[in-house]
Amino acid sequence: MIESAITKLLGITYPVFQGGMAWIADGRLAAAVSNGGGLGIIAAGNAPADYVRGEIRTAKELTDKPFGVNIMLMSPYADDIAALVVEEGVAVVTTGAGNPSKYMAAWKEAGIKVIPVVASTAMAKLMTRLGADALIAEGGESGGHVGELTTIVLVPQICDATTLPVIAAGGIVDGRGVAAAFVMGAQGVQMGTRFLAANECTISDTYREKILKAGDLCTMVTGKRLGHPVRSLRTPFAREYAKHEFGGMPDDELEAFATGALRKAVKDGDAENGCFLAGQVASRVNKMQSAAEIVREVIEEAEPILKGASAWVK
Ligand code: TUI
Repeated sequence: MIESAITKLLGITYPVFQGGMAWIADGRLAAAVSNGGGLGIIAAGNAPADYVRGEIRTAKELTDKPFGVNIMLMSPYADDIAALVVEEGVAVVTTGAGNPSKYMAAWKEAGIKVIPVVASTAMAKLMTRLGADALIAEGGESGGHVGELTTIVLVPQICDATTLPVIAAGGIVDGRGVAAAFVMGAQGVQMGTRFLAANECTISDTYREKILKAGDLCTMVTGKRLGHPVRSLRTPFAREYAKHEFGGMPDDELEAFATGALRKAVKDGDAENGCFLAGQVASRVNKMQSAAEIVREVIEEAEPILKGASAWVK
């Protein structure tokens, strides 16, 4: 058992969050993670409120445990989802890809636990001042939209910049990563890529196979030129995008080129035109398991490492 400020804050058994992966993290996956003792999180991504409401209702049917909703702040529906989580009495909100300041007062008033992803110490300080309950420090090893700093650089700095508990994310896939995160001062972890191999994760077979087969140099970052760097598997789509990005394709054409690519990966399994978001740890995701097994396994691996860490000190 690893108890921390995060397990106490949220009333969960294990300090393990499942990342809010757009198009992927639905009510079924979130409920499975929460039933396994972690915190499952439904991704709103770019979806409209009605879709997200449906996923929240599904999760409520499948679990009595707390679960979260991740609001991707670049979404055109962010305002709607921000109101929806209050209406539906969601226990936890995490945010990503932007600054959630304008929603904080309403969420706090509704008793929602608010846990933003912060990509800098300035943002950590602002969120602390505005009443966030905890912070997620997500390093650039992660899949999807990435910040500048790596997890090992970001986590200690965020811990020093806030009085709130910090959840480390980016590059964490097993108990060694969990232990390292706690040693750096985090009180919880978030994993995304590892849950792509959860039995309850309904991605296309192509996506799952690509993750299970991925090698160590399998991901790349594209989209820096437009200000939205995104880490994905090195596929024909990603290479083609990079070619256009450096080849001078106008911004609007580049945006249009990428539109719908995530759905093509997740739903259609389109190996040519899909954008397969994944973290650098994809190479270490090698087996299918239930979400509950994943949560328990990483904690059971971390426990002896953390206990044994004192052996270094003479
Ligand atoms: O948000 C993520 N990961 C994501 S979002 C996403 S959907 C998407 N699709 C295409 C282009 C862009 C996004 C896929 N993966 N992770 C959390 C995260 N948040 N990473 C970095 C940030 C972040 C960045 C800037 C958080 C705050 C921030 O603040 C900026 C500001 O306004 O101060």
